[in-house]
Amino acid sequence: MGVSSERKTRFLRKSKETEISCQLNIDGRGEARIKTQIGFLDHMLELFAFHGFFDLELTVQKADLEIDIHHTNEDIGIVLGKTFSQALDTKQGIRRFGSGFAPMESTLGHAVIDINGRGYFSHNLTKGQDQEGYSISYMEHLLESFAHSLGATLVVQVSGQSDDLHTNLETVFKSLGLALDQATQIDPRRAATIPSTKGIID
Ligand SMILES: [Mn+2]
Repeated sequence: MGVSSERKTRFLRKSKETEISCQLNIDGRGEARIKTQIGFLDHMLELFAFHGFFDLELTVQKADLEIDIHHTNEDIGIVLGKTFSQALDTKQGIRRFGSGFAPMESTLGHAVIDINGRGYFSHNLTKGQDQEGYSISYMEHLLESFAHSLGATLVVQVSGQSDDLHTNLETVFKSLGLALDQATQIDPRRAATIPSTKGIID
């Protein structure tokens, strides 16, 4: 179908602050091996990979967690975004847009993504007590660096926000998995085409 059947890749990023390795199969079964050294984030990324049918192995080999989780959390977003971007190569054939809803009790997460080459992230999350050292602003840093590194516009809206951050963020990461699964699927009607009227997504 004009597209490499293997959409798998490896990525390694080393900085003075962190060292993070990642392996991805976009057309996987949702099998995740996540070792970020941030337990709460491991759980969220497992949900993301499982519901997105991504085989994802991400390991934080070195981190400056003695300071705080700031660098590690942000660098994980960069590595994830670059890994997906690399696996999608020219973006040929992909649906490009994706949308996912994930409810949990009275909380409803909705993620909408457009893999258009331009990084942008917004969300409306205001509720949820910090949990296990994680917070709304860490989620914001992570997904902002993810959207910029992937080259995607990502909008996340959560309605019926819970006082429990765990609940709110589960709906965010599950709906993101659903949205990204959809956006990265090959559309057979345009399998040989870059999905932009400009003929390029960069
Ligand atoms: Mn949970």
